Amino acid sequence: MAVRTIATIPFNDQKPGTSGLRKKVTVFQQTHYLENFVQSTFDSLGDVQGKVLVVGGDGRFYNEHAVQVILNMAAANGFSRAIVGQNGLLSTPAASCVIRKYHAFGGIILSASHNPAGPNGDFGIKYNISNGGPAPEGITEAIFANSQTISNYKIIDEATISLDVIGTQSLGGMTVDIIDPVDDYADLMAELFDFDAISALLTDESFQMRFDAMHAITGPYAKEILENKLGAKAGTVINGTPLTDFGNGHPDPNLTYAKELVDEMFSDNAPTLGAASDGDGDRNMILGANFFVTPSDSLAVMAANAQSVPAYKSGLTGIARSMPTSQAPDRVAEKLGIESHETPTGWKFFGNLLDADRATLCGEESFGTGSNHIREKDGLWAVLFWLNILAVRKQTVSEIVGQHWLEYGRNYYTRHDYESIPSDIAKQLMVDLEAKLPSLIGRDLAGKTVGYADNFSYTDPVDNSISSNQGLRIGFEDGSRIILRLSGTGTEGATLRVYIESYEDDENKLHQETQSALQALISATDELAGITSRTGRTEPTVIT
Ligand code: G16
Repeated sequence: MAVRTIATIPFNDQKPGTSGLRKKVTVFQQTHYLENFVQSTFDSLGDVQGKVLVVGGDGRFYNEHAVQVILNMAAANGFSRAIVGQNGLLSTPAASCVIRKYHAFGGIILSASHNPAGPNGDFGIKYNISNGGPAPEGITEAIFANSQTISNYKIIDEATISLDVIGTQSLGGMTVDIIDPVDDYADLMAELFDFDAISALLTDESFQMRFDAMHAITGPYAKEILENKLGAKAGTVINGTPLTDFGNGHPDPNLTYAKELVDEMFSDNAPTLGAASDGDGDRNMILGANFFVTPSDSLAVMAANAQSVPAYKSGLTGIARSMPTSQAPDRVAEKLGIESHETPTGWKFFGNLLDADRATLCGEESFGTGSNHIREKDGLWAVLFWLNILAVRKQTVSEIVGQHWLEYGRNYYTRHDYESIPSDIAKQLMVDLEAKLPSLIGRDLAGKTVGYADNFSYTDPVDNSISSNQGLRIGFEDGSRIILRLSGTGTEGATLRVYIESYEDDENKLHQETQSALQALISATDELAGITSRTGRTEPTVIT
């Protein structure tokens, strides 16, 4: 099959964000748009002759078309083998697992995560390196630089792979292996967790669980692992059939968008455990009956109970969290006498720490938790981790978290998102607030004294690379924090994220309502940054 070289011109908007390139489907449908980005990616990788590439995505609209284009380009660029999930499907954690297991050179994952899908929704693409993790900034910057000078791309004469047929096919000299998207991942989960104990819990009459796959990629994974392998009651997994438009939903597992699950978990007769995952399966939300576990607390509780889980029984080397994540996990690390790390937002920043064995568990406030088993956050893994803890401790979710707070104190925490605000207003708000930061140090705000105020910059302790401008932080002497940053994953205008945290260790004050407990800091933030006055928004789009 002939390799064709197609002339093209650059698009100026192909800069990867927090997690790859995310745009409206209609943007990706522009002639040459996808091809330009894929060629720019391949060109940033050096010699790919004879290398193995993993390809798969979350099944959203445009997924299959993109898989076919990528395969035709991979063949033209000299990859010798592609490993592809059946029907072009691979959850993000499964893709990471497959890259590692088959020692692939890297992988292309097609997803816009939790963003809505369909012809008018979002699409996304990102490259993961051989450790299974998102490409570090050095590569994403090279991809963008290539995209700004690209003049042609390589593709073989149009050929179509039968994505639904498991087995080996050939494409212009490249071998294409279509694999079951669930098998390798399910095998890995069985190695990590005590499946016998979890199965005993799930089949116990008194235990009820609900897992909301939100019509996205985790449906087949959850059905296979929870219902088929572990014996959870039929109906445990809801919205379990992946749809190309995610059923017109917003598969973001949080209190706003996972409404069906949240309503059930906060009803009379709520199940014992509720969980949800997102579009591409890397996020998770954990709920007990009438109880929400913040992602930051979830990481802290998992770390404190890691000895319950076979894979982590021998101990953790460290815990890493993104900067806006609450400091609750740090307290566990301190008690365990292990390292704790604070990284910028973005899973790619955990890769070096995991590879160097300086962190075993990682987590982010944005409903992401993971470990050294792969190099992506992993939604279903987190749910299995909680199931394993519940099976060992034989307590409810709220009892476990309540005891955790008694032992470590509670980091009250909330995130307020203001979505789709005009970019110029959002940027100016950040510029003006940053200018004010030096004058805040030593001042009183909301009855607390500001200890530091800066724009977070991270020096990677493994390779010493520096990442600046990672969010504005106002830290108080009592450990409270206010953080503001602009999302790097939205596709419409700007999303302003405000993160607020305060610490409480008075055992009589551990069970307050979160927004009330943080009200003084919330009001002070609005006043300081002028959120309402500048955006006209009187309340956030999403509160978690
Ligand atoms: C991605 C990244 C995460 C990050 C999240 C939110 O998650 O992998 O590390 O925390 O975006 O980023 P932002 O606050 O910039 O929108 P996902 O699940 O969208 O791939």
